[in-house]
Parts: sequence; structure tokens; C-alpha cells
Amino acid sequence: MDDRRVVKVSKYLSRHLRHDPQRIGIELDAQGWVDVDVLLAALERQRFRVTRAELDEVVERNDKRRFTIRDGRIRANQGHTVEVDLGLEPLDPPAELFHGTAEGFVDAIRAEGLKAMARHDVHLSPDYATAVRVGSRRGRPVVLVVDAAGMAAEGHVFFRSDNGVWLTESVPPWAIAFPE
Ligand code: HQG
Repeated sequence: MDDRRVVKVSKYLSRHLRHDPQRIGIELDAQGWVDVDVLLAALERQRFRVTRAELDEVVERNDKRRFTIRDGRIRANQGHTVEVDLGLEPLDPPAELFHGTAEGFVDAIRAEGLKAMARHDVHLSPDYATAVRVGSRRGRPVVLVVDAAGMAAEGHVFFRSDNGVWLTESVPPWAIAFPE
């Protein structure tokens, strides 16, 4: 598959495995899984034809390992807006984590901290470069440094998704260092 097709299929899967499964007539279980065969049949009905080999390739080659296939089922690793319980165990975070955002959001974040917005959790990156990429999706990127260890000491709970994104419910202003 060429890169454009991989991205196109990945976006289509993200939409329906994270946000809007009913749009293509599928149902996710409580942990976000759906049978691969059920998904492929639904895609066929939508005339968005994807073969099993292509699906495997998208899961394999996806730049952020957004999906997992296990025991004949598939799910998105994180980023849901529909209710799912990913079954992640709380984990001690590293001392610092990073959040990439856009310039226009900085004043609001200074005032109220980071909020999950439409998703279930605030997404934090383990490294600076990833945060730059995340922030660039929305404009000129600004990278915030989060005092994750300090938050954990105050009782905030952290999780790490199967693709290495750190998740937490919210980040208070005191735990955020803003660039000069
Ligand atoms: C901002 C992508 C105003 C926040 C990425 C962000 C990531 C606030 C936006 C993953 C705010 C929400 C998640 C506040 C937060 N006031 N703005 N109090 N608190 N924000 O997309 O972190 O391609 O829901 O900074 O790579 O940008 O989907 O979160 O800009 O890993 O796999 O509100 O999504 O991955 O945006 O991105 P999002 P995000 P995928």
C-alpha cells in the first residue's frame, strides 16, 4: 500500500473505532474491541473496501501504533470519545512529561490547566519531539513541560496506553511549566 492509502484507512478506522462506531453499524464492547470480521464486513457495506492483509498492514505500519489486533479482534489504543474501559493499570510516571499544544490555547491553559476536552484524558507525550508534532496539528506549536512526579505525589493517577501515550484526567496549572 502507498503511504496515502495507509493514512486514509487509518483515519477511517480512528473515526469509527474511537468516535462513531454506529455510523458504520458496528458496536464496540466495553473495552473498545470489535471482531475483525465484523469490522471488515461493515467496511464492505460502506463500500470502503479493505482486505484483511491491508488491515494488518495499517495496524503494523501506523506511525503511532494507534490500533491493536489480538485474538481476532481490533481496537484503538487510545483517543476515544465514546465510553470505553481500556483496562489500563495505573503506573508511576517519569519525572516530566510533555504536552504539545497551539499558541492560541496557552492563556486558557495558564488559567485552568490542561483539560481532557472531548477525549477521556489529557494526552501527554514521553518526549519533547513528539509533543512538537502533536502541537503542530493546530497551529504554531508550544510545548508545555508537566511535573508528572509532583502530580503523582499529590495523588494524580497516570496510565500509559499500548502505544506509549501517557494519560491523566487533568493537569493543574501549578504542574505546568510554560516556555519563556
Ligand atoms: C487543548 C493525536 C484550552 C489541548 C495526537 C489540545 C495526540 C485546552 C486540545 C492525541 C485546554 C485538545 C491527543 C484548556 C487542553 N483550554 N485548550 N484548558 N486544555 N487544551 O486532539 O493532546 O492522531 O483532544 O492542548 O497526536 O492535541 O488522534 O488532544 O490542543 O496523541 O492518534 O485542547 O491525538 O493522536 O485536542 O491530542 P485533542 P491533543 P491521534
